[in-house]
Amino acid sequence: MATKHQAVRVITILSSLLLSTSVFAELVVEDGFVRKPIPGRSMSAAFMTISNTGTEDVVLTTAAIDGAKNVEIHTHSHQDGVMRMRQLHSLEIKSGQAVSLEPGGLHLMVFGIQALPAKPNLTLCDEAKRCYQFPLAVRDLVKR
Ligand SMILES: [Cu+2]
Repeated sequence: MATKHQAVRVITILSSLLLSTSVFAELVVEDGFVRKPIPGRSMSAAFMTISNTGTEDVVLTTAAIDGAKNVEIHTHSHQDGVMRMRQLHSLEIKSGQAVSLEPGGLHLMVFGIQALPAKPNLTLCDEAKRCYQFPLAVRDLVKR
């Protein structure tokens, strides 16, 4: 009786592992990096391409990066010839599509950086509170 019970538990654990694997496979982050802040500053930005390889649209609502206090999703918009940053509270990535976060456009604004690990983890969470983790590279502000 006890062994039968254990077998059922193992199957349950296995199937939940399989489920979480398929959820994690929905988003792919490529060329992801966070810029080192200017010396003496604690604010910076992160850029990447996020692809949705799943069959469901994903609406990202929050982001976090290891070594930083707070991360916001930002976009740029031109207003009367001036570039302004605006916080987005959701970023939709439709099934089969990719969204680029790049200088001058969409970006992750990174606040309260103390010390960045060599490969800080980026955590993106959607409106259903499913979270996806990706390692980021760290790049110097000025490329030579
Ligand atoms: Cu910004």
